[in-house]
Amino acid sequence: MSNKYTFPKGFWWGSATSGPQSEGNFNKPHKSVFDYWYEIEPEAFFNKVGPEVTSNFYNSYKEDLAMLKEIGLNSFRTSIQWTRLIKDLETGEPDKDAIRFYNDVIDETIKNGMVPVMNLHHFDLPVELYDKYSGWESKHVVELFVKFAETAFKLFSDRVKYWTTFNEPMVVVEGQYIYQFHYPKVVDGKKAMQVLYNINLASAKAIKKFRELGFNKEGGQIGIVLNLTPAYPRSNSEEDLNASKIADTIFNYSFLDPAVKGEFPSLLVELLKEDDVLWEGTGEEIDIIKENTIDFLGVNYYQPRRVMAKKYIVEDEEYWMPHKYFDYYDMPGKRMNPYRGWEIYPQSMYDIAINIRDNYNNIPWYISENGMGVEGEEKYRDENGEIQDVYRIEFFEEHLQYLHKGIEEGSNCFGFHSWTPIDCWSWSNAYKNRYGYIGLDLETQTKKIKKSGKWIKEVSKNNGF
Ligand code: IFM
Repeated sequence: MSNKYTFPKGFWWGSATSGPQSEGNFNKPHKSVFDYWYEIEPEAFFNKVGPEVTSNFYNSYKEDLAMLKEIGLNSFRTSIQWTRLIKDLETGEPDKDAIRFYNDVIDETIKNGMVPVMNLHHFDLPVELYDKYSGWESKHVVELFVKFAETAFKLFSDRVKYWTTFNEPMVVVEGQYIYQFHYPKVVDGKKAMQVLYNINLASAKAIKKFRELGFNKEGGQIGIVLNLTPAYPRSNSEEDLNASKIADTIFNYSFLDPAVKGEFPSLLVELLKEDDVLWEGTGEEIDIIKENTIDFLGVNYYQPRRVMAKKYIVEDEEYWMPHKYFDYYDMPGKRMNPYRGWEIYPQSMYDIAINIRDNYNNIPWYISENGMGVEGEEKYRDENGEIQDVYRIEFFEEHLQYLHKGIEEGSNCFGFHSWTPIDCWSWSNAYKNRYGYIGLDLETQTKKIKKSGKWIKEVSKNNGF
């Protein structure tokens, strides 16, 4: 049967996870903010399941990667944990066992026919750096991140040709400094904006280091993974349109513009200045951001952001909050994933593709995460023990159709990675919602391919569906 939707030659059909969500804490020299948070507040995690074992990838990576090959994936992203790779956080000296582990993971990935994509920061700041220096609020931590990145580049760039500096940096800003869903759950808009700036700077400095070391000349490319949540206004009134423009600027363009164009959106700078929450930065740092933009972009897309003009102006909130400028709009009739509480809106795939084509130099990009988290998938197991996750297949097909349309119209997208290959640990949601092509029995750590795993194998083989 021929495809209705065929994707460009060499398209990446892959999947993504991260170190802290899949490896387990075995042999790590340091604790991340999440390891620490679980220690002091286990009840904050669904069913009190913490990050100690997760999906046991540290011990089972060989079998796991063989399963990824079995379901036809040609590329795979994970992250190198700062808390694992680096023994001495001040000098960037690596840990011996971590070198062995990541070398093996990279070699096995390649051996199984997959392009390895390595990310450096996936929410997992070493907690010592928070305690000593206030984490991403500090420029010293920016320097320490660059040392970590340098160590990783030197050790693995002979085989890793695709690097990303950060995964969803906006989530660090929102979760740790605005909306309190990640430790240390600070509420402080001024600090949040400093963190936003510092992470942009850290990314640019790591990119600079990568190029100074010459890894670009060896065919290496470096990018960033951003969670884009396109803002849609309630109506076309000037007020609603303005609300959505500001929401886009704060949540999407505050990382996208510096990463691709080398500068912060002028609207963002104006608003923050006016509100007296602009970051502290130097001209030299702004030049580094300007000169060290990304080679490629990863886009995590899960949900849109529906907004409308603010109903009531609140003047004297204690802290600056982004939603000073808009209200969330509960659109009647929107489709929801009830488990995750996220709207399902596949059309955004097309909108993102066209936005990148028209406003971001049509930079090479890929979908670095897209997926559907579902609770209680056990009830969909058939008599042969296979989880019949047809809802996930439908979800992916709908999203891919819109992505395909964007590509047909000239957007430079080179791949699609789902979240995630094997059910993994999801921060405070732990194992509540499952996303994998491969299911995990947490008690026995057995892994079994779901119906969607067989589906992606066919899609990858046919380069479409
Ligand atoms: O688990 C997360 C991942 O770490 C980042 N993107 C969204 C996923 C699902 O919530």
